[in-house]
Amino acid sequence: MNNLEQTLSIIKPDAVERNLENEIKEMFKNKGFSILKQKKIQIEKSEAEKFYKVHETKPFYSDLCAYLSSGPIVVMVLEKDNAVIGNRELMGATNPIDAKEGTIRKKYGISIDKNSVHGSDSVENAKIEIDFFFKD
Ligand code: IDP
Ligand code: MG
Repeated sequence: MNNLEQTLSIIKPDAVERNLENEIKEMFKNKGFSILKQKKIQIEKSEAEKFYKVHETKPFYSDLCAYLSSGPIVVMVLEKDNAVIGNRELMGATNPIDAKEGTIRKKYGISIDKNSVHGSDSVENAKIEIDFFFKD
């Protein structure tokens, strides 16, 4: 059954800095994702704090927000059937050490914090995150 979804993907500063933008986009396209919208931006720490608000009680919250705002990122709206779970599968586990062969984080992730990509974790959060970056 068709279940076309959109999800938010971010190529994080560690990957943009290493010029992996095009290689990572190729991995999405090879898996059948369409990139509907994209922009390269740098955000303020205060914006990262809003974006990652669900993690505000975690010990790594401040470092995480400092990191996401430390350099240019590429934010994208990806679309395909079951895009949310499909993107999570293609990204791989949060810690690159645990990520499976063939995933973005296995291939490019450096560490649990510099893990190269973000992806929405539910259809509901995908809508919120897409609005966060692309609401006109
Ligand atoms: P996810 O990115 O796979 O969805 P989340 O648990 O939502 O993982 O965490 C958001 C981000 O916070 C992760 O991508 C990672 O960069 C960072 N992070 C998660 N857990 C840790 C940790 O234990 N130490 C440092 N950073 C972490
Ligand atoms: Mg998450």
